[in-house]
Amino acid sequence: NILVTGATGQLGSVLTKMLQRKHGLNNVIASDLKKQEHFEGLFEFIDVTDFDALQESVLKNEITEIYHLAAILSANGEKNPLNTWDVNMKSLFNVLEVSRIHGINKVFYPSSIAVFGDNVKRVATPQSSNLTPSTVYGISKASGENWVNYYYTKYGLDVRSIRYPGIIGYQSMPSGGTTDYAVDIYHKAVKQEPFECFLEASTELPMIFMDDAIRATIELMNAPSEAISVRTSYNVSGMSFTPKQVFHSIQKLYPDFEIKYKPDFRQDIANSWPKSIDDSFAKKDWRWKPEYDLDRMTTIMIKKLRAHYNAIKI
Ligand code: VAH
Repeated sequence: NILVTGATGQLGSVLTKMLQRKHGLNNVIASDLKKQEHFEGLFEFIDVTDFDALQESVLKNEITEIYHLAAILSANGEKNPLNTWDVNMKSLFNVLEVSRIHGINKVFYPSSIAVFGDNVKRVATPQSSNLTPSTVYGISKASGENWVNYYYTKYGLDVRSIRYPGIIGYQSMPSGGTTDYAVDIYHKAVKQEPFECFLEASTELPMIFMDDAIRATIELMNAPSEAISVRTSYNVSGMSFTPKQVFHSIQKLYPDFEIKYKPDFRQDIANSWPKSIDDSFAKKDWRWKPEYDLDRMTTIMIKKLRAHYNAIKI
């Protein structure tokens, strides 16, 4: 059976549904600190920083694969740095130790473009750039990448990882990230409200459509182990764009849509991140290829969010 931690998060909630479709409702255990209303399937309240609680659930549910999505993200993480480190690292150590002790077949660990600092090539940032992250979240992910590589090398634990760019989807809301503006902008457009952007118009960041992010995760987890040449974390990218570019992409469908730029503390975080990512290792090792560009994503986001808000209106 499969365990998903952080299953109510932006990525975790969509990944859980995909895993349920693939493996069956009764073979996937969703877990988090709180439960989504109207959640369909098996759910358990697990604080992943509690080793015994995690171990008990893994044994009781005969878990063979773990997707460890629970973490505090970049923006929220800056509000209480040492707590962010504690939560992100303790939960990872528990997942790695429980997996090692109980012979879990495969573990997925999400990393992020937040592991890069502003001292690397920021256009087509290479897989093997040095990592000097500017946020505690990024520090915890860079350290986590080395830990998962250690557990693979020392214990043979099959842990796999992707450095996600900003993820944009219609199915869920992000929480506490620096790329969250790129989801919120679509909601404001469909609700015909003006949008206030917390990043400057020209802030280019690597992004990926949710459906591509989910497919990348599954393709990596399904790849034969011998194909995996990166046991820290793979660079993966879908596209790159600025707030101005996504605004113009939306304006094609909403000519009256308005935007205001009011950068806040998240601008400094974004300024330390890559503008675009070189994901040639993922392409080479497990044939990664994105399917969505900005305009195609915009068309789907608008269509799906219109249906969502119309449903609510009725
Ligand atoms: C964040 N959405 O903003 C996450 C992600 C690359 C961004 O790590 O923190």
